[in-house]
Amino acid sequence: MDILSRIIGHTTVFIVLFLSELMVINVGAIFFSSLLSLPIFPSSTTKQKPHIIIILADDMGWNDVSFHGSDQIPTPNIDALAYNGIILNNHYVPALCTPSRSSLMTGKNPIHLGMQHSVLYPTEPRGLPLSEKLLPEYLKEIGYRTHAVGKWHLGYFRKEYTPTYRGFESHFGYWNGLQDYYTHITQQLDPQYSEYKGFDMRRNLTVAWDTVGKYATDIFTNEAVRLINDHDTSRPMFLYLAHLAPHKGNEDQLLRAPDEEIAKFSYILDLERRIQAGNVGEVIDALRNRGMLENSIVIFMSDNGAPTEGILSNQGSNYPLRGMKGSPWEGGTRGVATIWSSLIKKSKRVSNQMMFMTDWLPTLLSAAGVNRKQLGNIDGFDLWPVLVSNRISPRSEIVINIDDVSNYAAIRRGDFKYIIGRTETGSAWLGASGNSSEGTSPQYDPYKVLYSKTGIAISGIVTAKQAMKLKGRKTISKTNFQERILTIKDISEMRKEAQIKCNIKEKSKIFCEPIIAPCLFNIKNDPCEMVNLAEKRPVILAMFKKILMKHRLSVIPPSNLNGDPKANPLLWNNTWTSWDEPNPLALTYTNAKEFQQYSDSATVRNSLGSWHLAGMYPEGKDGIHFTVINIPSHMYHLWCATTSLL
Ligand SMILES: [Ca+2]
Repeated sequence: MDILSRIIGHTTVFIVLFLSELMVINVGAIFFSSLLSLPIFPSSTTKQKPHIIIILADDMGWNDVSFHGSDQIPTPNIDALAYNGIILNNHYVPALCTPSRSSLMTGKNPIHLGMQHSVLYPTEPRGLPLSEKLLPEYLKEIGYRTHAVGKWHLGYFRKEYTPTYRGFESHFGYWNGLQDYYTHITQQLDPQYSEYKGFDMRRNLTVAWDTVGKYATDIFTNEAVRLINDHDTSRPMFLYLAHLAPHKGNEDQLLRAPDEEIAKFSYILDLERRIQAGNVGEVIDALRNRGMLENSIVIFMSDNGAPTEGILSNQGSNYPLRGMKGSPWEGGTRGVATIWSSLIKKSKRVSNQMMFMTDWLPTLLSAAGVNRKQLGNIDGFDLWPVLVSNRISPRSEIVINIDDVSNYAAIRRGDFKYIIGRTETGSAWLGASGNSSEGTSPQYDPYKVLYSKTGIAISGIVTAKQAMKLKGRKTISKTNFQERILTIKDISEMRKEAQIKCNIKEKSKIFCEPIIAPCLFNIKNDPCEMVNLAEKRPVILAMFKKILMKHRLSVIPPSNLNGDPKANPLLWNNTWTSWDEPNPLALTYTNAKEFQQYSDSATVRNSLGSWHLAGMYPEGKDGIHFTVINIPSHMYHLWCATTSLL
């Protein structure tokens, strides 16, 4: 396909696909009538809707999974998922936590939500607009049980913004963007409020003091496994597992991981890089044990690229891509992603089908039987049929961002990418390559992938399917199965194919300074953004200027607000809470029964009445702090005085 037709976009791609299919099928009338009249997916009555599991890593870089070629941090369970499924190597994400999660939950580009600039700070009285319908709300409507575990980062200043008011039946995790892995204390990053510190871990609305001292990755994994084990398997399940790892903790602390995890990476010279993502294997194993994996869609991805430098650096690496978290360069926005499902017919492949975070909502709903047309005015494409059968992606353009506060914009269309504005922070090539100069890594061991919990569970499913086929048709050759078990050869080939190489000679590099003039790259030939084609390709450059102008018309101004001092955790029993509620502390009293499972409780009686006290906060200044359950709002001011008497 020539360059112009790539640029013209998806209309052309669709026509080409359409014609070629007509020629192949050669039964135009049947094709037309089937296209118009038949549902694409089997109706919900004939087959149970698939379980959907999204495992989201936080700030994991391109080179922080070993399936992209680095030996430095082996990720055998994630790799097993990737090699058995599809490695999504052209998967774009907004470059920061809040915008990325906003688009995942709504199917909309953050520029259409006012969420395109920066992240949500703990003291900001805003959140993902309540006018938006979120993925779990759609899924709940069609019969799914919906659970969120881990990070939220989409607002909590009023309780209506928190996960259990937005379609999730349950949430165990934290509302802010980061925290300490053990104390679960979140420190405000905004310099104006940098002294604000508070505890941030909840079961639904209830403060989960019992988690103090427990490692975040472990408690989230345990919760995911518990939810799977308790699930009524006659219902479809949506599990959103948003890990803290490998995001950095608070500014004043190093990354923290259990000693046994750190010891595994003793060969990495950079001590802050000795970390590991959440435990994917435990979750897959639990799904297999409950008989749910056979009918599951499992996605593992990062919300944005790694922050290799700066105050929130986790020493993650986007090598060999340019730039990092928060920037429109590939290192910030081309995200690690893989999908596995036994429903995918063409699996065990590396995909270059273009995809954006917004596409997951319509894609997953499509897998659950909801037509894209029912979803209204969203930006996402339904890529489910495209992924299942390895067809050409209808997506040919991604507005990576238009951020007029930071003053930059970036768009990918076809093979080309256009960047304009202020991007100097993190515009260099950063991050560990995994080469021996950074410490000697053990050689990649594909057997560790095959024998990982994930590898074993998926092999079990494939083998069971093959056995069923043999049983049904005695004449079938024992080696001629449509689906086959993963081999060492598959691993080696896919790993090689998934690796990005820059392939640009020093003399071919063309400098680019997007704050002075827009830059243009051919991402297919130059994924490392080293050759600025702005001067060589004036027609394409002009076209991008027009495309940007067109998209500017639909941008909603960023919703960022100044911090509110009333958010200060000191006012709220050292917790980050929904401070804009009429009685913020009452939030933690709403579910007394659940809370008492985890905490010692007591009943207090005095002249004003009686109420329950529960929950012990071991780090309180005065020794012990209690959380009060069922306190009438007019008694709230007496709360501190009363508890200090106990
Ligand atoms: Ca992130």
